[in-house]
Amino acid sequence: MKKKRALIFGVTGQDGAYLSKFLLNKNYIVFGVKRRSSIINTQRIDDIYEDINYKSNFVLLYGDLTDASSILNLIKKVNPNEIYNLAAQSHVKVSFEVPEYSADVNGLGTLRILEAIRSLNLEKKVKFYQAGTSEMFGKTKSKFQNEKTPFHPVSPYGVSKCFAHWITKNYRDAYGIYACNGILFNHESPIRGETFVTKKIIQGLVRIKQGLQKKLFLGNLYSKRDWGHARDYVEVMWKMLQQNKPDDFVIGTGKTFTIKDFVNKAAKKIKLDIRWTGKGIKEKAINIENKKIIIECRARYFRPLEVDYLKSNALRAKKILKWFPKKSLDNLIDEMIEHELENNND
Ligand code: NAP
Ligand code: F7E
Repeated sequence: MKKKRALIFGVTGQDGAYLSKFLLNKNYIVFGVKRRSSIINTQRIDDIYEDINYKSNFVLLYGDLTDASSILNLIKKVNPNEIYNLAAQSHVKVSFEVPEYSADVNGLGTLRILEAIRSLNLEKKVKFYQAGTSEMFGKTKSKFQNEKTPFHPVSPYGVSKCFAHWITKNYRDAYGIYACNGILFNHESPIRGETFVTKKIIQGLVRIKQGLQKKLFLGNLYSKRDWGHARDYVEVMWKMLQQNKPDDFVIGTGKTFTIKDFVNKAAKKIKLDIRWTGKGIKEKAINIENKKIIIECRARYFRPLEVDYLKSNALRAKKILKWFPKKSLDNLIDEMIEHELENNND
């Protein structure tokens, strides 16, 4: 049987790396799009590239979501069965600093892919996955969020992803493209970017325990997030593209924890005995063993507007896609700590 061809925008990111491996193991030929960078940025996929079992099935190509011609040429050249748009300026805080760029990549970038599909008359040939986000719910009043919960984004990132969501739905309805929006809640892993809070906490606490770092500086400790494992979440991206008809799905664990809960869980596992003291920006954590302050809050890590509370209801995905998250938050933290310990012992 002829192998399916998948084109992944954002292949060098966390999800791009997990999805590539997942699809290669399903016998796909994977074409990954990386953008030009001044230093090598393929660390997350180097093991795939070097793996002799994958080699001829894993192809890296240059492209950029801000460049419509590169997108068109790539799709023409690859002639994919499935396109996964995982590329984004994905940092919420940074989106307040580069709002126009975030809108260009995340919003217009998605439109550029859809337009390329249309210009090449591939509407009935190619399936499209759009990486949507719980950040679109923003200042939500709902106790849990599902496909019916209204969007109320509160960052340039969230707003740009709402545009991408609606334009994907628009091209599905107007032109009959098999296009799906995944509305994914936070998902993390050992290869999570270092400026996202879970990775920053694990990396910081492990290094403090090992005497390699003195303090960890954080922002808002009281926002609540629904954290899952990226490996579980890439599987469901693929599942969405294997149905009889395209649809949008909320994906999450249904459990929510504060940043402080995450710190407490991680510290306990790393065997750092901590005590919290102070309030607001002055809140800090002290290492009980040596009485040293190891966590402090800094204003620079707070956002102009915050998404305070996220908790998913992924019942539809469970029912229709038969998707269930396999990893708990404790499993996730254990894996992230193990990875950090291995890394620091190299
Ligand atoms: P990530 O690690 O930040 O990866 C983003 C990818 O997009 C990287 O490969 C990056 O390339 C690429 N990229 C950025 N700007 C680009 C441009 N102009 N042209 C082409 N590629 C570009 O993000 P992730 O955590 O894997 O998330 C994947 C997608 O899901 C993103 O769209 C994100 O917004 C969305 N999402 C993530 C989560 C989550 O919790 N992880 C939840 C919901 C939705 P470089 O490596 O060169 O920077
Ligand atoms: O922040 C708080 C911060 O940056 C989580 C992206 O993948 O998930 C991610 O967006 C929370 C926020 O993720 C620090 O204020 C405290 O309340 O890890 P984060 P995010 O903003 O939820 C969604 C679903 C996406 O789609 C995004 O692409 O943690 N927080 N102190 C901090 N956050 C950071 N980054 N750094 C801190 O020092």
